[in-house]
Amino acid sequence: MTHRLTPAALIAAACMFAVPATAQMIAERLDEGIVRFDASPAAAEARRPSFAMVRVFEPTGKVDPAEAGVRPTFSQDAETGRFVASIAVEPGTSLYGTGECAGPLLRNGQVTEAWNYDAFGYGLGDPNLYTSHPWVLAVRADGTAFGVLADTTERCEMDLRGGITFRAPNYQFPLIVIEGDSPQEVMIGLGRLTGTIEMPPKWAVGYHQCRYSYNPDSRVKEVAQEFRDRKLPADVIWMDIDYMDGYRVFTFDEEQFPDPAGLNEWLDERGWSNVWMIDPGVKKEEGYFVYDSGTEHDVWVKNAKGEVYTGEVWPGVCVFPDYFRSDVRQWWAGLYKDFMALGIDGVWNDMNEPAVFNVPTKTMPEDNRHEADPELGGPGDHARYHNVYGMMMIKATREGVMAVNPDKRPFVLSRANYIGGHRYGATWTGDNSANWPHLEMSIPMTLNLSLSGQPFCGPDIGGFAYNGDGELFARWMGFGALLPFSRGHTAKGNIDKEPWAFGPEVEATCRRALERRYRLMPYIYTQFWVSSQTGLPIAAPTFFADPADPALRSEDDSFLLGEDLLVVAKVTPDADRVPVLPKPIDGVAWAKFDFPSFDGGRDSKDIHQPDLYIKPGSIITAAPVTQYFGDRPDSRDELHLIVHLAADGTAEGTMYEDAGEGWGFKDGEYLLTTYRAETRRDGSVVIRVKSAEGAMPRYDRPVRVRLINPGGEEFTVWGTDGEEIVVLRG
Ligand code: MIG
Repeated sequence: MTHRLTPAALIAAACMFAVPATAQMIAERLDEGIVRFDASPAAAEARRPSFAMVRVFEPTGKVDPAEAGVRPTFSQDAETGRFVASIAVEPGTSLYGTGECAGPLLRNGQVTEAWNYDAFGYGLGDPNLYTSHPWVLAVRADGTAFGVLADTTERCEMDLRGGITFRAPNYQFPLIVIEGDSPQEVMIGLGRLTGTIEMPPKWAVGYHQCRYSYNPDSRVKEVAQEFRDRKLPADVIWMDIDYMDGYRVFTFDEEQFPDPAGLNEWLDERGWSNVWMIDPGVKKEEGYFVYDSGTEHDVWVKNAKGEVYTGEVWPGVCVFPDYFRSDVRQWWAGLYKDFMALGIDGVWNDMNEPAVFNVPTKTMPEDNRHEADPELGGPGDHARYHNVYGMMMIKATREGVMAVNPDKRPFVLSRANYIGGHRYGATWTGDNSANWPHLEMSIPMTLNLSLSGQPFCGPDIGGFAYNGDGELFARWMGFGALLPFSRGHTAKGNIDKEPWAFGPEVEATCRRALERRYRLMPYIYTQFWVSSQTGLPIAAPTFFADPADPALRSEDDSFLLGEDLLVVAKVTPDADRVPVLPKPIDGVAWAKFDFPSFDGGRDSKDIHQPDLYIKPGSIITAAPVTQYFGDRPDSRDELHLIVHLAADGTAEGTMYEDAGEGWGFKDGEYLLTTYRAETRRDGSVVIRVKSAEGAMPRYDRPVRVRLINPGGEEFTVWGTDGEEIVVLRG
């Protein structure tokens, strides 16, 4: 099955598949609402292990394909030999997902390709970027939904020009269908199938500041100190490749970074966490410890002739670990021992498509060999394993990081990934550009990645390539500060792009934006927890509020954080687009709210801030502004409840709290509180704890209730957490 077919065989195969495919098709239930289709008994027999799935699913029963609500047809393309699986869709069906794609939220009519690619300078409509998610989410006119996964790691085309068609070579792949009454249910199904994110350390939910590169170490300190002096909330500062000695991974430039442990300690004392980059390409150089030890363990990827493959990347001629072997992953993980011991908090794995310079394909030859372990599918060529190279790298990285710091939650960011790879790391949308189309695209890109099972993601805020101007930067930071992964970054040679680099007005906008993220931290952190429990996205498209409303299906200037908070960004220079909002619920509209600005007045007066709306019937938790995780006063000292009553006078909201670090929460060290507001006969509103779960004690803290009164003044009242709080209105 793994060989490319000769033209004669292709024609024979095409004829063979002219037989009605359902006759041979096998359908098995893997889990509630999840069915796997194989083209034939032979295909089922030759099925490869799945990289997407979180575990091996033993089928719980057979399904009659003819009875299945959604079923594919399998065929083979006579011209190319590619295997084809198609699903027809009813008119009015909206298609999403297909992973990381440069373009609008709605994917109908688009052709995307799953083939990890170093896409520097990418633009609208480029077929393939850095990650692969051969997955489509389909939402029918009535709001019911299904998702389809082409369970192949081969280069896979996703053609949405008429229904859903996957085409991929070399392997008769199965198709997995997840059905649900809503898109949310499908995402929960995808979470069961592919796993969910692990809770990140809370610092990683803060704002990240990056550039290519902050060097030498004095510059890192300078930037970090500026943030603190200017009271710009931020948690993480990043060390891009220039900290290394000649781009040799796991080394440090002696002049520019003579004392990484000291630097990390200095940062730590000021409330900063740090992330350092590691690439897969290892400089081929005798005497360099990583190369020598890798050679000794025979870890490198080989070419078709069985020789060690070399390709050029940053350090010059490089060799590449074969992460498909468990012993190689162990070796790689072991390299993190001394590295992490320097006080390193998080790891950034870049260039892991893998990117290779000076070759037209920008990656390894497809006939390179990987000596994959049997449980991963056994030895195979690079064509087969290309899309999962980065995923296996970050799996190994994560294991290495966890072995050194078993009591800490790992944070790994990866540029390449594959569906299911959210189990090992977060991803960002790679080398975007500092212009308005890229600013605009960054929301739907984040959303489609999220709808493809990668909830911890976001763009380079401000744009990576080119400079852009202050207005663009301010606008981008306005909503970027509310995306799940929130990081400013820019390329080498560009102007400074820290929040203060464009003058006091832009800095003020950035401060307001970052203050919003930190005020909303109790709510945002809760959404990470919800995602880790269910597989639901952290940032979801606005249509999740009402999947049957056709008007919301292509709304991609806005996004939901969780279920209750809608963020409506202004993505054109003139901020002149009229957003479509979810319809009122029983006559009650989603209500606009804002926060105080640090310099007086309200932060919504700042044109660059997105509009915030709260759903009728919900309670959003917030807190005082903090400068970083661990700074006081924070939600431990003071809690804010933003309440918007439904038509029946009630509202509810749930908050998850834990230590923000470590694994105590797995042993019950957390507090999950549901607050409920009810309106009494006299019109007063009483707010109390409806239910609480977990062994973490409730903080003794004041609670400030903000009862949003659409179109009027809001009512504010103070109380104590855990006790009844009454708001007297009028
Ligand atoms: O080829 O490490 O996407 O974020 O700053 C450039 C330098 C290599 C690409 C990443 C970018 C990073 C840069 N890297």
